[in-house]
Amino acid sequence: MMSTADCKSPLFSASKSSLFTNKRNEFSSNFAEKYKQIAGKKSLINPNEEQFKLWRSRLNELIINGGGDVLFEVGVGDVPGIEDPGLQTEEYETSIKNLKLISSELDAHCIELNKRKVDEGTSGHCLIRKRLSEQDFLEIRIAVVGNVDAGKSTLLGVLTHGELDNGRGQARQKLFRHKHEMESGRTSSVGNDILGFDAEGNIVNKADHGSLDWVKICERSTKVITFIDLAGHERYLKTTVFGMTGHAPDFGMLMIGANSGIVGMTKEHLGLALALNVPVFVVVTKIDMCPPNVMEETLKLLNRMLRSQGCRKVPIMIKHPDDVVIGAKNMLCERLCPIFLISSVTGENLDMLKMFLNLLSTRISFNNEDPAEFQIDDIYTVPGVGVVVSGITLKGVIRLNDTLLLGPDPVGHFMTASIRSIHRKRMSVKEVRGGQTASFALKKVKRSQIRKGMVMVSPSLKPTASLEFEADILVLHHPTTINPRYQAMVHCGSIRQTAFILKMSSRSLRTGERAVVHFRFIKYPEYLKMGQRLVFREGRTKAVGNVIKMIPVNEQLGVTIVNKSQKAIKTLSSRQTNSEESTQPVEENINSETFSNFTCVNNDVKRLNISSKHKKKLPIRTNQAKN
Ligand SMILES: Nc1nc2c(ncn2[C@@H]2O[C@H](COP(=O)(O)OP(=O)(O)OP(=O)(O)O)[C@@H](O)[C@H]2O)c(=O)[nH]1
Ligand SMILES: [Mg+2]
Repeated sequence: MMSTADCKSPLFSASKSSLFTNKRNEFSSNFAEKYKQIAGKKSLINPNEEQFKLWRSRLNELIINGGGDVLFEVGVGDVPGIEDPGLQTEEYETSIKNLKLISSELDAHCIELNKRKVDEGTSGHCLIRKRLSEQDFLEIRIAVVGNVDAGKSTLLGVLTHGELDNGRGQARQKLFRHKHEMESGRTSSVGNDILGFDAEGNIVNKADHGSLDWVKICERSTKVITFIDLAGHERYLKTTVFGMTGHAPDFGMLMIGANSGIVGMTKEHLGLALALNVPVFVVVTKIDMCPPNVMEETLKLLNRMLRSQGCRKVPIMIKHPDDVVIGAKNMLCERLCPIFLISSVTGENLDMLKMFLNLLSTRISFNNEDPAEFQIDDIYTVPGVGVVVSGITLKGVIRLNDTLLLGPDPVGHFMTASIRSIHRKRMSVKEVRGGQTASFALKKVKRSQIRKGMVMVSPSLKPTASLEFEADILVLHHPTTINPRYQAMVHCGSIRQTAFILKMSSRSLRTGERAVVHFRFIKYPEYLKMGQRLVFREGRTKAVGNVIKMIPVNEQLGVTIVNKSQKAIKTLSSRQTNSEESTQPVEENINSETFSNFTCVNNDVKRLNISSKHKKKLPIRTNQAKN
């Protein structure tokens, strides 16, 4: 059980500054100027022509900024403190009617969610959702974390397949990707499951003989929730961290078994989500088998943990559909933390969780005009198709037959790659936009040329690769001190590679301390971006930070890189350098630790070569690409 001291753990003291822009905030600051005429709570009752036009433009903006849908409150007005909320019943009904009319003009669907009595009458919420073509849908990614056996896979099985669990692991069976997972019941990889909602908010998932047809779900859906099912066991922490960093979740769903409480990796996973600025909501499950006194204790500790110094969340217990609306509306502010109490066996309160999932909207804003950027998180070989890469479109639009730069390779170069076909959630599409996951079949690219962590970007970006970089680091936890030469795993987007510290702005780093740290990857240069969030970890040691300087390989003098394919050492030369170490001659530059690292690379290469020989004998992995 957790103590108060644990709550103050620096694990939770991550910076809250979001890397993502929340366009809704931008909107509210511009609102006063542009939409003065429709700011009052009564402006929807009988709008004149000009007001009607303003309403249309305003709603359109809200829908675009919300990524396709928006939660709208009727009867409150937009200038806080000036008017008391509430309209007379007739005024309220007329406002709703007009809102529906404006929505339909924008080709959007408007559903009334709730109505409540306030001092001055009635106010209520509506969900306005853009109708999209059969090929298009909104996408929200939710990372599901929590301790081993908390009930994560079970809940996802219940939500996506529509059948309750038997309490002995029945519902989770459909989700496992590997035979050993089915046998042990333990998730070890990054699982993907989808839950589709139509424009009216109904779930469209229908299991056919126990399996889901993703294409049908996507065709019927206006919004698709992708659950990233992660492993709770400490042994798979590296994979879980990859799921959180590489799959760019919009939200984190922290699951807690009511009977076991806040144990094991619960705090670790919550700390990770906070460190990555991912807004979290909590689902306490197994309430069917939990005695009231244990339940009370679990909730007491949960509240204490969420309110603690490092976490600084405002927990809200979801007991009524009105709470769901408030919870969903405020999720984007990162402070509020809704708590659901559910059972996957009896189905208690699952309706409220489903309603909440339907109301969540993306927190990341994208601009289609940006040059395309795609990060690779998995690679497949599909018979008859060839090499397929899956991942997330971070920016811009990627279309069929586009030619992008794929890299970096072991020497930091990028090669051209053309898009032969595109799949979104196994559905063939012609283009994908920023924020959407996708799989691309590539022309004339070999499997051996690609690795996880690579990117495909528009040639206009002139991408460079960095073997060394600087980051502003905060140590969340370390038993002693971190000094130069310390090495650990860097997780940054879908990059997952060991790096060691060359130098830092302070002599050493302890738990809770900050410094500018100069890192060097031990194997390959990577494609990094300014401000990118990273996690630096080894066992329970954890640090988080942002990339503040990249040192492209072609700017480095005398940096040695092992070329995997040639097993040879290649020296890159250049005129410029930014680091003390890299100005030294090559031999001096490689200290014993570096040398052992590079030896390790060679061993890896040998191992890789051996395994690739073996691979030919093994059956090709033909499971469908997850997107
Ligand atoms: N009674 C009851 N049992 C549940 C409930 N939810 C899950 N279980 C059981 O709890 C056990 C563990 O569930 P899992 O879904 O495998 O847990 P997990 O969090 O995915 O575990 P890892 O993948 O190993 O991290 C299974 O036997 C489920 O049947 C619930 O609401 N009530
Ligand atoms: Mg699981």
